[in-house]
Amino acid sequence: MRTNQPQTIYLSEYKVPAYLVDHVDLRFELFEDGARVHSTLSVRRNPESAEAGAPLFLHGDSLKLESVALNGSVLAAGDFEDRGDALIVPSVPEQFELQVVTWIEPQNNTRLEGLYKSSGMFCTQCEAEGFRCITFYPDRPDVMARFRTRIEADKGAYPVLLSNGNSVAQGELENGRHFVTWEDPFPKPAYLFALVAGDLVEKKNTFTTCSGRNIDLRMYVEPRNAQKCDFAMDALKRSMRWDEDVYGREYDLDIFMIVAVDDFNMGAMENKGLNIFNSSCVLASQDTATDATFQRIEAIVAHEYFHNWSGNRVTCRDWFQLSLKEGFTVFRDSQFSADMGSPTVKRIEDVTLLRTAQFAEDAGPMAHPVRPASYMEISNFYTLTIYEKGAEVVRMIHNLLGDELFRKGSDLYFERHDGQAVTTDDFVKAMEDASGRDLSQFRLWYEQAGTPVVSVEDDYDADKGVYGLTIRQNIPDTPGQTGKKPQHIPFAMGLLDSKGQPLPLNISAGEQDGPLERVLELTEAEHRFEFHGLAERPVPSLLRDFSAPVRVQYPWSREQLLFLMSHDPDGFNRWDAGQRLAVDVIQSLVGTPEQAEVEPRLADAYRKLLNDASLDQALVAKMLLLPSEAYLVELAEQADVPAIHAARERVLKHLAQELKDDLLACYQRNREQGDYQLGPDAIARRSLCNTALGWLMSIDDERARELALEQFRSADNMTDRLGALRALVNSGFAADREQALESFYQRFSDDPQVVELWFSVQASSGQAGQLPHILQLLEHPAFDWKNPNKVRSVVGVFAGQNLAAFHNPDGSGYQFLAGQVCRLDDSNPQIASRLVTPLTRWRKFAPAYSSQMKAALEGIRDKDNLSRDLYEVVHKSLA
Ligand code: 0A1
Ligand code: ZN
Repeated sequence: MRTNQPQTIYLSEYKVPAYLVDHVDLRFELFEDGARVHSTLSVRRNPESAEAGAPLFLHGDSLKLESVALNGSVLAAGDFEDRGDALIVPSVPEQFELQVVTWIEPQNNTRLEGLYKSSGMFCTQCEAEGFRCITFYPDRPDVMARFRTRIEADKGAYPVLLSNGNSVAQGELENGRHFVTWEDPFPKPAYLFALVAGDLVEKKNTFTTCSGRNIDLRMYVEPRNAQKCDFAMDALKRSMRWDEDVYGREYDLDIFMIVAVDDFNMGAMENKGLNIFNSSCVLASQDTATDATFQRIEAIVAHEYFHNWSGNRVTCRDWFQLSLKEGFTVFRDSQFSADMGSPTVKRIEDVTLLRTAQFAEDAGPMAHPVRPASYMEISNFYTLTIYEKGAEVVRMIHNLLGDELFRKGSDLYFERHDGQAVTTDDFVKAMEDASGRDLSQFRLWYEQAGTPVVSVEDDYDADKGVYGLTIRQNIPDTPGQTGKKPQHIPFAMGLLDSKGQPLPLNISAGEQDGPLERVLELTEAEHRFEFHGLAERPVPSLLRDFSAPVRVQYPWSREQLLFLMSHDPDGFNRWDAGQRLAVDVIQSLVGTPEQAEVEPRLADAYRKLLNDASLDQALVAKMLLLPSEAYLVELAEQADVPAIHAARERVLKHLAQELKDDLLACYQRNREQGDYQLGPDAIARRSLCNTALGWLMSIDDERARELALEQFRSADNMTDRLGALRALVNSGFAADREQALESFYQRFSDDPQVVELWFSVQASSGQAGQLPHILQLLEHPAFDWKNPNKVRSVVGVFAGQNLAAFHNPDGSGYQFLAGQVCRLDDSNPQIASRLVTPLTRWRKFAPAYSSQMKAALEGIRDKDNLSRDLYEVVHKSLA
């Protein structure tokens, strides 16, 4: 196990590597009881390093060293030090070959880092520091080498042998074994290395690039999944074309491979030419995947593919720069998804995630800048801040520069840094150089943690016809960072007259035909903007399209929100006005007696949405979703979750009661007729039906029950089937719930991805997902502690989505989670450390809850042999 008191690593202590590796030659002998790895490194002293004569330092983790040789001579025990976590050779020439042989045990690797086995196949995960679990190596992203990899294994059990690059040789060996050799012509850091060996079926396709090169596309999956590859393959082709069209990026190898594995800590991994995916993020069919799954698969396939340029051809100098590749690539995949569907809907989804989860992270004990200054365990920094806020930062640069200059900037970045390992600062510099814009203050977005609060006050002088906005920004303190400087915030806005018409934004008295929308650039702690020639007091539309990742404070009246909900020309802000109104209504009911009146205008507004066929139905489908409990908790000062849950339920039931007939009509109108389609209209229709059904079932409506049972029986796709199952599980019709769960399981018990959905529907249900039932799920034969997806779908979903049950006032939810986290820490620290997140937010909750959450965390802290991953998170959240 790892050390108990991990060291902190600081960005300020970065030093260039003392040695560089030009070439790596790997030979893997794969067996059932382990694997022997022969590695030959061509090493030379780094001319840029000041450390002349430094010892050679190679990282290692859980390796059994068999031999070390330097330039062909085996080293004696005194000539090197095997420290366990490192191999040190004190004296080496300027240039040399080092041969190292290690023995590893992939079959016992439950951490799923390095080389491990999943459903009988060998596979790897090397980001961030997994390569050191395979062999001794300078495992840091600024050491880039060319890799040649020979894999040897039993031919019957492992007919498919894959690694990065192009396959250059293959042949038979003795004892029924065979080998394949792969060569990757592009220098890469070790974290992009990959190997797969298994009995997999191959799905083939081709893509012709913009310059006319034919690329072989391959998917490798277990035979039972052969019918679930088409969607991902098509998504890959769409991504390849899009990256050529929008960023001018052409694919560079002759082959591109995707492999699906069941046991995987994250979503997927962008290994050069050989992307490895969590099965749940790549396999799909009409019968087994929901619309949300299809959309997620498309986005993740695109994300991993886009990394080929933003991450692989240009990579990170060190792990503090992680957002260089992740923020930029998330921005690119969100642009892609917007282009493939509805940009407004995509924006709503991204902002929902950001405001619910990233804002919470940025206000919690693990808050860190987009470019962190220190860490103990880098795996803990694959966060919403690095990914989602990082993407928002790139989006702001895009908005400040505009399409054309941004493209000039990205071209310059790729050209200038191709084949290099660079920093976020290099990225910003390329944007500055290409555009001529000064982004020096903007760089604070990378350095300062915390979500800026932008508060807006307005005034109107009827005599002069002048409307004024006073805008202030404040960035809250976060652990280790106080007294922050104002940031450069692009703040998009418009003004509407009382009929809902957009008004010209004249910022001087003489101006007449000002633009209808402006991006105000906030750079000071306080600004004042004046708009002239206004005959009446306008209604402001603020932070359009969520132009910056900030919290806006403005004293909206309910009238203004209702008005913006139906008139704002910015689709995102229409949705946002609806959310703000619903939040206001729910918040005002928290802790009030059962009979307190629910704002009647909310139901009126929703009725309008339900009945106006001229509206974009995809937007309506989003507008009808009430703010989640998690978001309401994020907004609360000292959250009392059961009270928030009760208030939200009251509003939901009130709306269901008031809108019964409209909901039924909406359901009937949108219920799918004819063939199943996966286009945006069909997705919106299914979403509307499932929302209507869910609302009606929340009041145990008998007609809805019949519709749900019928939909469950006759559905020809998983969105409808799961929508009906969810509605039944969340209703009071207990017998129907049991029957539906049983028949669903019987039908899909062979399909792990569907079983995960089945687990999560129960674990998230306020009706069915109480702790005793969760404990039963953990005993279910389909549950598997070694499989991260199963753990997430029960334990993660319970603690993250079933908030009222998790925050049971008796503290049982907290004790439960702490127990599972401790148990998992011994087998898979990365998963344990992610799963503990809900407890780390203990300061956010009312004292009766927070004290018990803290006690649960202290229990974890006192466990023996805490992993570095869990140590960092638990200690920082108790500090
Ligand atoms: N780079 C991958 C995600 C990833 C990160 C870390 C992992 O192990 C600790 C695995 C995958 C991506 O952004 O898709
Ligand atoms: Zn990524």
